Amino acid sequence: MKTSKLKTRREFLKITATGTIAAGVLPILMEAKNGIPNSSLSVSGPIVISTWNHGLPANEAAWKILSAKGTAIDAVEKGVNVIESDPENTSVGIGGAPDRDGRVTLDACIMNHNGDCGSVACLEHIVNPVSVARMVMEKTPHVMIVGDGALAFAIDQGFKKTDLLTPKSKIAWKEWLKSSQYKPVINIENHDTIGMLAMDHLGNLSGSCTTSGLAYKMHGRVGDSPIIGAGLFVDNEVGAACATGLGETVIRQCGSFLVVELMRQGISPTEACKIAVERIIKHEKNIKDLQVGFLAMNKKGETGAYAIHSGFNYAKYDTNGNKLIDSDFSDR
Ligand code: SD4
Repeated sequence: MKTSKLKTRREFLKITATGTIAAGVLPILMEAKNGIPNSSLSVSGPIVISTWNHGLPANEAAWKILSAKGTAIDAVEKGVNVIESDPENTSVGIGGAPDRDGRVTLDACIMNHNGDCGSVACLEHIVNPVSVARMVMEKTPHVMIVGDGALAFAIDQGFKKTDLLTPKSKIAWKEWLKSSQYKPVINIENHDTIGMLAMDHLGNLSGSCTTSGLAYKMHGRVGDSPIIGAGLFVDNEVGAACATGLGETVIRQCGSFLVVELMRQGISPTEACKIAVERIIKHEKNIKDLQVGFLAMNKKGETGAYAIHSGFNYAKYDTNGNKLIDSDFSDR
């Protein structure tokens, strides 16, 4: 299995090196509809992409691993760990906004090139839920562990119990309590769930997704981010996709799975993300205040994104460096 994949990759590089594209030298930028370079074909080996501005520092950590010939699975774990561990980030890991009861409950998942996956949901007191998800994948016969069970498992694996409610997010929550109005506003602050997709030097794909979910959600609410097929999906023969935005709408369409299945039919990453977004638009009644964005990478290293509204962006790190790219959007 591994040999044939390596052979395919070598053949691919050989073709591109002797064809019009020199491997490792010339990425082709394709102009998106709105004039923003959104999708690119890179034939230069490792690539990592991740959602929102915080994708830039996350990619830096992932790239250190990828450029040293490390694995995609290590890259996507260590990359998003940086954001989980940042107390200033109010949508992921420590410092994440709490639920309406003041409890910070985290969702995360991870998936490798073999199709193995692990997930935790409604996990409290652990700074790096994606690393617990990886332990679920590697050390248990299960895919998903939630709530107290996930916390007990994490502690058993040596994770430290930490208070995740920072003074800053406590003040914001107390302020919210004055009106207790539940109005999810996604995308406005431009930092949200982080989803990361990576291809390593062997051409293997992996992905991760981690979030504190919707601010002031009902206690126990779980979004799309820890659900394999919704917030993240990886098929090493085809590509990988992840989602950000209002999770309920993504779950209803099996969003990331849908994007990967569309790419399986030969549809480009951007177009696949667009079709998935249109499925959501068609189904949801009120899309004015609702944002969803998908991010995808195919097996050729082509990447793309699409969102309902403007404002979604992602960071891409390849041999050309680490850049923020604005997603295409529908804005209907
Ligand atoms: C959720 N999808 O819990 C997450 C939130 C998010 O960008 O992605 N925000 O529904």
